[in-house]
Amino acid sequence: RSQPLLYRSSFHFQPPKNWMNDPNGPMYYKGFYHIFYQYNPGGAVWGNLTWGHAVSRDLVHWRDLEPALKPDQWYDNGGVWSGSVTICPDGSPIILYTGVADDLEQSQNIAVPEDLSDPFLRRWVKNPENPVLRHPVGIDKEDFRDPTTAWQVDDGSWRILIGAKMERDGMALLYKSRDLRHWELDENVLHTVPDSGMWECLDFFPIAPFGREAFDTSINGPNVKHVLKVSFFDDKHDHYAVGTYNLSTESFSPINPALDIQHGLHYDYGKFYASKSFYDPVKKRRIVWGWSNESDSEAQDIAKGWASLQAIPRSLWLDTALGDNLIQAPVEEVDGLRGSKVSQTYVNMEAGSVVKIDGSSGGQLDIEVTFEYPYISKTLTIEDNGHQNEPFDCGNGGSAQRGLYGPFGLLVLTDDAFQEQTAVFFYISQDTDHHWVTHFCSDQSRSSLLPDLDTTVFWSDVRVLPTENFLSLRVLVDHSIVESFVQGGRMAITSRVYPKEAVDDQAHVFLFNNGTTPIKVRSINVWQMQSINVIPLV
Ligand code: DQQ
Repeated sequence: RSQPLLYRSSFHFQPPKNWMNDPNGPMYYKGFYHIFYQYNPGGAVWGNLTWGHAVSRDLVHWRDLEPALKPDQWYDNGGVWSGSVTICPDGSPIILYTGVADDLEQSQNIAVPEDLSDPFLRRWVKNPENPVLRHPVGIDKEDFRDPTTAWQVDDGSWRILIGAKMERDGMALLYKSRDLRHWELDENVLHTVPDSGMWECLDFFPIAPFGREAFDTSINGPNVKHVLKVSFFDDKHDHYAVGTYNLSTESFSPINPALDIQHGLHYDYGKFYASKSFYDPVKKRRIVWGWSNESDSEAQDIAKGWASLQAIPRSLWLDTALGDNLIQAPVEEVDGLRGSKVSQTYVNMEAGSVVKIDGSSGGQLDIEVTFEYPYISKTLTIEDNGHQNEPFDCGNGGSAQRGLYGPFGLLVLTDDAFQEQTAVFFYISQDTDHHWVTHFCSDQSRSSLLPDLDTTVFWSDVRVLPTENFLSLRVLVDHSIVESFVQGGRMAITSRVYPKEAVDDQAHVFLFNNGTTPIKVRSINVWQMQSINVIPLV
């Protein structure tokens, strides 16, 4: 692989070249999964936004098509921005998207397929009545965007949400319609949070109280829960809350007020933004796509000729044990890319040890590892923790810290001399209230010898139940992307890295324990992953 190709992914979706950002309007139609995406046909930087389009039979192998929507009308000359697809009761899809006019006004617009018999849906026609929605009084013309998939309520009318802000208050504006074409602002906002800044790319969908089976977007009822997801412009994270949608008050209330949208939970604590989900009627599951942008510089992107990946699509379901948390897992089709495998069981990791996993070299891997949760003596004092009452901060030293219980985990994309290493690991520490808290971190600080990279350490808490005497981790490695799914998918961190030495057969996997307590590894499996080759337009 030559330098410009070194960081291209091998089993993630990316167009053949140029800039990509948000996933738009994912759906299933007549045998094909469709993904649209914010795309710049003119280069590897954000601009000229157009809806790129690709189709797949299995969510893994993709055929890239011609752009579905281009900026060619007065109301979208400044860009065809993000939006969603709704499948109408007759089975036909309708796109609702944000157009940006030359004067930067954001409005909502409709497009429908030209030929419903084409399963690729290659051509889309913009509604002559566009724009169908202009910004309401009190909302700035530049703060009104990203319509959700519509859902239908009991009386047959439809709802959508649009992200907005008023002053500094982010909000989910609620609109109603009888025909999906004429929309009226409801007097209630579905949800709002003071001082949270602009809310982008909202997503709102029902979720089953038990099990993995998902619901179509219009399902509601006494046992149904709802997930509200908001992409916070201010912190570039996808926040979510599990709650209930009350149709009579047209409002969303989180099940756990301590985990409302502005507080705790993110889909991902790394690089994963502007996500969008859809209901897959074939396998009755909800799948979410998210944009993983680059951590290199704009100049490097221009030299590469491309920027951004779509993270691996994830199945979503409720973490029943917690009730207020989601589980996310790579769609099962990804397992079909697994090739040769190496495994080890019962590895004892002495304090300060590093163990190479032989036969695990390469830049495209799927790794599963399970650790015994270390036995923690409750009589320890806070000083034993090594942090002398300081709250834990994974950014302060990353994997080079030394505590009682951690850091321990994996080094991936690591050369034999450890010049380059990406560490994904656990660290159990006592907080200032003397509670033991498990953390998971992804440390990019030593991932590359190259300059001009954003190597921020990503981390957060992991919720571990008292009955769980293990810690589990699944990591997908694909040249420049490392996606970690922790504790069965209860939390996730995606990072972007650009090793220059630790590539291909010089890239290895190691287990490490830099803590002062020995750690037991129950098992580790490492699969080589096959490449997919996105088929370009013919
Ligand atoms: N990206 C789109 C907007 C959206 C933002 C423009 C989120 O519609 O709010 O490219 O990344």
